[in-house]
Amino acid sequence: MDRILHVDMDAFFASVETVIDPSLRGKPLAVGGNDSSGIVTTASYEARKYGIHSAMPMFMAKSLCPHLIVVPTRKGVYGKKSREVFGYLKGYGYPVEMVSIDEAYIDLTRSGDAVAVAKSMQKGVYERTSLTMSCGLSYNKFLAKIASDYDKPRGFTVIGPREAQDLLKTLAIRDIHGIGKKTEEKLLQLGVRTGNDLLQLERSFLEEEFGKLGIELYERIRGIDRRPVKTERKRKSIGSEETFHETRERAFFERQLRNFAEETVFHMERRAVAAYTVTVKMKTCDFHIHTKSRTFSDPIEDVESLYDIGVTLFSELYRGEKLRLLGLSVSGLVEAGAKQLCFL
Ligand code: TTP
Ligand code: MG
Repeated sequence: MDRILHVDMDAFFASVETVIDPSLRGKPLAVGGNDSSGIVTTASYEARKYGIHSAMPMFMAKSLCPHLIVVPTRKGVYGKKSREVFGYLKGYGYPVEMVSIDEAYIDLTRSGDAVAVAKSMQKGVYERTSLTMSCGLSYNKFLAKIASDYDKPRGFTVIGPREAQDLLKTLAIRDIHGIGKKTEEKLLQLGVRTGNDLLQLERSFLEEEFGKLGIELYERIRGIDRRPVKTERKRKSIGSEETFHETRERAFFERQLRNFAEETVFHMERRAVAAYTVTVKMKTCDFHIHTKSRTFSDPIEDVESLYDIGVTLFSELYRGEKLRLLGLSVSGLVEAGAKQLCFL
């Protein structure tokens, strides 16, 4: 049986600020924008007791806790700490898949004693960085992620096959990773509130209603998840492409490139990576594929730069013929600096 560990740093940005300024320790602290339209990026566990959470408007956080300390989000610092933590964890030599700036899956299947290795990792991170991390250990990614969230902060939760069955039954639908707002609403309309309700639905029904996601839900709620831990080496590029009806309309190509750039940067942010190389790919009507790449000395990480480079490369490649496919991808991936997710 596989042994998959999911690690997630506790209140990451807030904890990093506390390490830098120890006078903040034990105090209700929010990291985020401090002006009238500011938003909480993350809150310390002391602040969470007041009901403060990520994505909450800062004025609301302050009204819930008038003595809240607000620290503005900074560039560079969190990425540096992240590299320290995950560099140390990678040093163990097991496959590590970064999921975001403070979160990773580690495949401990070959470790012999996964619990002992995971405990040593948790302790080692604290000793080296004074940062706390929650660990979830199970036999697949889905359950490992549930486990790390189970007892935050400083959690250490193991979910074996027997515990999994009971736990999955009582799970609230919204806590199932991969279920977004829309799917949640649809499930609630169908009267599905808990894992147990979901267990009652037939595979074919779920597939009809939700397509591929439906099959995923059917499997996950039975504790089945075959996704492997993918290290950087296994996923060397990120990008998107689309086949369309043959055209030579330039404005259309540029719109496509913008969509691709947005999508690509979204995935890069999720994995907390930046990229040295950008590639544009096109397929002509006679099915010939042409590509053009360029490598830069500073890694690319934002939509505007990626889009601009994409358009430039495309102009250099394109000779006015009709195309049936266009693609944009990045490679030469490195861990990003202070990667900012979603709303920063
Ligand atoms: P999370 O792991 O979601 O949150 P957290 O580490 O602050 O707290 P928890 O103990 O519950 O894990 O996110 C990691 C960091 O990423 C977080 O400290 C701030 C940042 N972040 C964003 O920049 N944008 C976001 O939308 C979220 C949710 C987090
Ligand atoms: Mg975290």
